[in-house]
Amino acid sequence: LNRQSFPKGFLFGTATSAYQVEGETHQDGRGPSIWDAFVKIPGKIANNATAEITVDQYHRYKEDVDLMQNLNFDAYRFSISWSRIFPEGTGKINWNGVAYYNRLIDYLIQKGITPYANLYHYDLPLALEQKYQGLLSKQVVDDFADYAEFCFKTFGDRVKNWMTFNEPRVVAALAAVQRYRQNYQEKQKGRIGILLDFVWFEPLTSSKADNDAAQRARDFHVGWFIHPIVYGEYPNTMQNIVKERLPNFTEEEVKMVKGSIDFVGINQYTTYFMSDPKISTTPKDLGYQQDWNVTFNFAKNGTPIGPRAHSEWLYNVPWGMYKALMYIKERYSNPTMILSENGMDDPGNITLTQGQNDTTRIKYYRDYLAQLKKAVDDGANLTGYFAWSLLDNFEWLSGYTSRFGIVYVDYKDLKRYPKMSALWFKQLLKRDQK
Ligand code: GCO
Repeated sequence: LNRQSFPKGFLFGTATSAYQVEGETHQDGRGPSIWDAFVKIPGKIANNATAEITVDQYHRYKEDVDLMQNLNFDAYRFSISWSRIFPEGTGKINWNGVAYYNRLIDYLIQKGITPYANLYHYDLPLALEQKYQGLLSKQVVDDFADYAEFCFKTFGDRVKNWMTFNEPRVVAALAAVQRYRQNYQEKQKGRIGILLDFVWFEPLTSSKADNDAAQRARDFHVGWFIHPIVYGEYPNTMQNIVKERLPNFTEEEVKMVKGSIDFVGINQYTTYFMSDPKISTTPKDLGYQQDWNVTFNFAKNGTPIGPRAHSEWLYNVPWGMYKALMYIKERYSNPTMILSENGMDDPGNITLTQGQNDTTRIKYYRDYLAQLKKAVDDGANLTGYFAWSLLDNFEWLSGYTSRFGIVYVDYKDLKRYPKMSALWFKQLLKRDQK
């Protein structure tokens, strides 16, 4: 497997998100996000860690971009922190924040790395949460579209690949798409898409009941978002179960939603076996049973679905990658896709020596990329792949106890050390090999 195993022009990158890597959450004019408030609640985050510094990409972006270049990557998927640009979510602009993203984008381009910018990665401005309950309110649609439009206008001369966000507010995401299409796309010649988190759901047994359970899970998990985009309505299974609690699209919304993206970003990490709750004997409640009416299984007849990573939700199941991509290809008429996140946190990788010696991660990437290639060879319309993540970073509830990076970060002095997996990618991505 090497770069040449993939179609010409296929892009390889790494992915991060603003809150997880930037640091400098209180200075330089940035307003607080909902995560700044959340991490302060004692007991929420492992070791009560915060992201005030995390890996300090805000100051060390040059070093990080140099790393990407050195490891032969072509692209970088980062996110823009809404409250760094609009400290109150709307209105007053923080020009320091704007200058930061200009520096980052310019440096990426200078080093030959294509920027993929995501507008929202969980870090909603706290002010909007306080003002109208944030994403629960329709008011967020306009504020998000204004923020998005500001980003298109300011960075779109250099950023040609935009992602909105991976939250249930499809309409909010697509209001931003509309602005892009109307006002910027033609001029700036870019494209815009959304990000879907896609766990592959495999039926536990070949019974009809388990097959139906797996299909319900897929519909609730990704169909919820992509079905309206391709077909202008929610999947049938959802309509039947959620009934009147499912909002109806107005005719205007259907028009706006249908066909409204240039590409789909797919975050694919893992796979579970699904079964009908009435039949399964090994129930695992992940909190979805109510509507989905399914049972999650991490094992079949006592055999785990794959080797487990550090995170308890993450099993190494490469074949699920292939099935997930072929599913989107077949059910949703093969849209342009990018694999926007894939990666793992290996268990017991705390010290530098352990961290650097990440042979389990290499195996994970090698096996998943082989399945990705198989999907591409079988016609899936994929144009790029992003490893999560460039660096160890703030892993939400797990704080710094979970390390997803291909580059190790020593949190005492923030020094970066490429792991074996980084060197593996460097070799894989060499440009001159036959
Ligand atoms: C996402 C994720 C990332 C995580 C990664 C590893 O949905 O994009 O939350 O931010 O860090 O998936 O868990």
